[in-house]
Amino acid sequence: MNIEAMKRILDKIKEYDRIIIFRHKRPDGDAVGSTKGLREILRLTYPKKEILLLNSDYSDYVSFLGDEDAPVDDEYYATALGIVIDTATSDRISNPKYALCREVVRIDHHIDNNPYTEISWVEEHKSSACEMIAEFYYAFRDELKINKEAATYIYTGMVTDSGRFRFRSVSGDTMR
Ligand SMILES: [Mn+2]
Repeated sequence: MNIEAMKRILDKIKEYDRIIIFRHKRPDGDAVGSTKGLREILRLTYPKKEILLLNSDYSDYVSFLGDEDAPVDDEYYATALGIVIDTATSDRISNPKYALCREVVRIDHHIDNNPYTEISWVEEHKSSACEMIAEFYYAFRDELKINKEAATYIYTGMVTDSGRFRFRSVSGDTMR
């Protein structure tokens, strides 16, 4: 748990009316689950903010999790906060237009060799980015809202990235 980094990211989320969420190319259950899970939590909590998930590719085998958002004009990015999840290096980001965002923050469980954002919350021992989104929700559960849809997205990534809770990175916290 890195409550300071989490708080900085929550403060940035509060500061912006427009938030765009990104993930890595050729997404897996964790990339799609964490980004859609966070989008749902933020839409429920802040109905007046615009929260979009804008990526350039998709993977058929995670299509059961539903569609992402339709492309927008480039100007749209300029006033947005970008949140990149589950992506270790900037060249792995699915949508290169992330760079047009006014500010970009990163949430990830991959080793931070080459930080590409000023604000980041990286915990490489976590079994999934979805576990981090769940932890983010729990840390601020007095302010944030969640529903079954968001929980289902988050659970999908926790199951798939942890090899059904078998990998070493799984802890008691993962289960809780
Ligand atoms: Mn992952």
